[in-house]
Amino acid sequence: MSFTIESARSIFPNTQVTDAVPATVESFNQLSAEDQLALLWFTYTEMGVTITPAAMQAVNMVFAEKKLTQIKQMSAVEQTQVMCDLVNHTDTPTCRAYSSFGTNVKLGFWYQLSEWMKQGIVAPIPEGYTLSANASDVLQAIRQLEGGQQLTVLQNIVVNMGYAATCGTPKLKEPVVPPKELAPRTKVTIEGIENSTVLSYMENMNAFDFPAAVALFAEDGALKPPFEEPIVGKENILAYMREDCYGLKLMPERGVSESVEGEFTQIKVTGKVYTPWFGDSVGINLAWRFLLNPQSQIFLVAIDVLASPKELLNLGLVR
Ligand code: 45D
Repeated sequence: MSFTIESARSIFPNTQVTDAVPATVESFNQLSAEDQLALLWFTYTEMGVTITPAAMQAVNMVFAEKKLTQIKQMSAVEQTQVMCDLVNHTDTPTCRAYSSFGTNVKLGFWYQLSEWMKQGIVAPIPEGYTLSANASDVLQAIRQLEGGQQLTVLQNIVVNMGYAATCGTPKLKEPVVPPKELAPRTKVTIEGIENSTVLSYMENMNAFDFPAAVALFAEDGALKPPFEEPIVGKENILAYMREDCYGLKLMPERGVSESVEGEFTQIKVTGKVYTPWFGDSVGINLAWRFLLNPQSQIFLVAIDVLASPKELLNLGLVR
């Protein structure tokens, strides 16, 4: 028997992935647009951690700038309308443009708006806005999540705003930008793991050397980000990494490796990832589940947000 991407997804089936994140996002989506915006604003401002402004330098905001300038010049009522349209997934030019942005551009877009809201340039959430009872419940649920899961909820919600026709808005190709500087290389050690493909993956990702990271994949290999479908093929993986992975800090801690059928190897690693948006203040607890082919190339790496910190220690193989 040989693996398919689909069958590879179920290696290490006892990994406890968070369901609090999709559940929270789901109940959030039931709220009115006004409630959604206000609740997000409260979450964002009371989270106790702030965005590192330097993170914006890693984001190519070229495409979003035109829309941002337009919004800046609108009346307060129009600005509020644009923000409501974004959460309502309305079919407008701005919502379509927004949907074509990559994750970090979307986050950067809202970061810019949040700064302008603080400065009084963009319409703020009305002072004394009272959340509906349902929205208060969702806010309470978000407060109870651990920090990394709160960030993941915010990121998920921001990524899904805007209007995408059912067949999906094609992603804009990033304009050619000079390659970003490589970070200094650091050696990674993972308790229990000697495998050089896995170690190189972590080292190259941390150095932002994405071509080298992609070279570790099989031709038809895939990368599955949390809450997304697998990205298949080297070219697609490289485009994804250039857009979404710059500035990430991977801190794998421990792992387990074993041979499986057809001379494949499965390796599970747990640890943390730090996003450039919040620097070292919030770590997200993760598992990387690798399936390596007989040539030791990555056939699939699936990345998942763990249900709780105690999952960092769960490497057990249950079959
Ligand atoms: O007015 O090995 C609101 C991969 C609305 C790659 C707003 C990975 C109201 C391979 C929106 C609130 C990437 C998969 C304003 C590893 C309002 C790999 C503004 C994993 C103004 C490890 C809100 C990486 C704002 C992971 C500005 C899991 C919100 C990375 C900003 C996870 C929110 C990164 C931000 C996460 C959230 C980043 C900046 C979860 C960032 C979250």
